[in-house]
Amino acid sequence: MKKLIALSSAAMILVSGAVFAEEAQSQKQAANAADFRQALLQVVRSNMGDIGAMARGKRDFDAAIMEKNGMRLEQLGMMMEDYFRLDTRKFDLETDALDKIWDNKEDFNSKINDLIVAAQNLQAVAKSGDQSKFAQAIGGVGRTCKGCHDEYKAE
Ligand code: ASC
Repeated sequence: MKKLIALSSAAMILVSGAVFAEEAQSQKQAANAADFRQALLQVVRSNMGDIGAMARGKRDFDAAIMEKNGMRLEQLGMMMEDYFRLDTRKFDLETDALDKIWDNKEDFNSKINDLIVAAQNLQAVAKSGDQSKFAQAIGGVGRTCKGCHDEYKAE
């Protein structure tokens, strides 16, 4: 019985290892993955635009938009770990994603989690209606974008 447990846990470690370190198998698969990553991040960018303008005083605060975009950013954040799972380093791609994303997966994923938490906070602050906290809550999301870009995006 002990042997069986040892064997099955070894198999589980192997399986989870394969899930966490999945390497792209072809140029086409890698290029698709990069396209999908970029599409996801463009939708993130489109949801940052309006609320970023609010935080910079370029448009009036709108708590409903902050809450809606906060919800979207949370959901987009929850997709990121999957979208960056495939290791595409071996292939020549048009990408700003630095190789160290796949060397530092734990840190990369913790930065993704920072975005999710900041997006949840943005929704809570928007719901509270306390305008004195709006700019800071939006800025908190923006800092998670920058925090990850500084480390893992080219330029
Ligand atoms: C944006 C955007 C980013 C982040 C970053 C925050 O709106 O497109 O990449 O915010 O500029 O520092």
